[in-house]
Amino acid sequence: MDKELHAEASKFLSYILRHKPETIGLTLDAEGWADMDALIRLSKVKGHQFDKDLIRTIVEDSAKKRFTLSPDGLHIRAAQGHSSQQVDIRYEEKTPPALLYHGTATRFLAYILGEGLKPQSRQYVHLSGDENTAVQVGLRHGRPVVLKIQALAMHEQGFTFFQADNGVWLTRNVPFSYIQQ
Ligand code: HQG
Repeated sequence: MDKELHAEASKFLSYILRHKPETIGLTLDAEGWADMDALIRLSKVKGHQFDKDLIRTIVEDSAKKRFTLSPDGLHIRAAQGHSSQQVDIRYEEKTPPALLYHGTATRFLAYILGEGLKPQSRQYVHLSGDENTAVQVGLRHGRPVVLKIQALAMHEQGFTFFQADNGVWLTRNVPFSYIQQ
C-alpha cells in the first residue's frame, strides 16, 4: 500500500475509534475496544478494504502508537484522543513528572492564558513528556508554541493525571496559573 493510502486508512481508523464509530454502525465498549472482525466488515460501507494484516501494519507503523491491539489480536482501540461518549477508559492514575508540555498554536494563546487549557472536543487535555512531541502537536494547528505545565504541583494540589498506553499524559483541565509559556 502506498504511503498516502496508508495515511488515509490510519486517519479513518482514528476517526472511527476515537470519534464516530456510529457512522459505520460500530459499537465500542467503555474501554474503547472494537471487535476487529466487525470493524473490518463495517468499514467496507465506506470503501475501506481492511484485513487483519493491514490493520496490524497500520498499528505497528504508527510512530505515535495511536492504536493498541488486544493480546489475542481480536480487538483494537485508540490509545487516547477520544471524543466518543461510548468510551470512558479507566486509565491508571499516575504521578506526573515536575514538568509536562503542551503544544498549541499561537492563535489560541490569549484564550489559554486567560482560561487555562480545556479538552475542547476531546475528553482530556493532552500533554507530553518531551518538548519535541509538543512542537509536532502544535504544528497541526498553526504556528506552534510549547507551554510548560507545572504538572507535579498540580498533582500535589489534587489534580489527577493519567498516562495512555502510548505514553501520552492526560488530565481534565489545566488552570492558567500552572502554565508557563
Ligand atoms: C487548544 C494528536 C482555546 C489546544 C496529538 C489545542 C495529541 C484551547 C486545541 C492529541 C483552549 C485542541 C490531541 C482554550 C486548549 N481556548 N484553545 N481554553 N484549551 N485549546 O486536536 O492537544 O496525531 O483536540 O491547545 O498528538 O492538539 O491525532 O488537541 O491546540 O496527542 O494521534 O485547542 O491528538 O494525536 O486540539 O491533540 P486537539 P491536541 P494524533
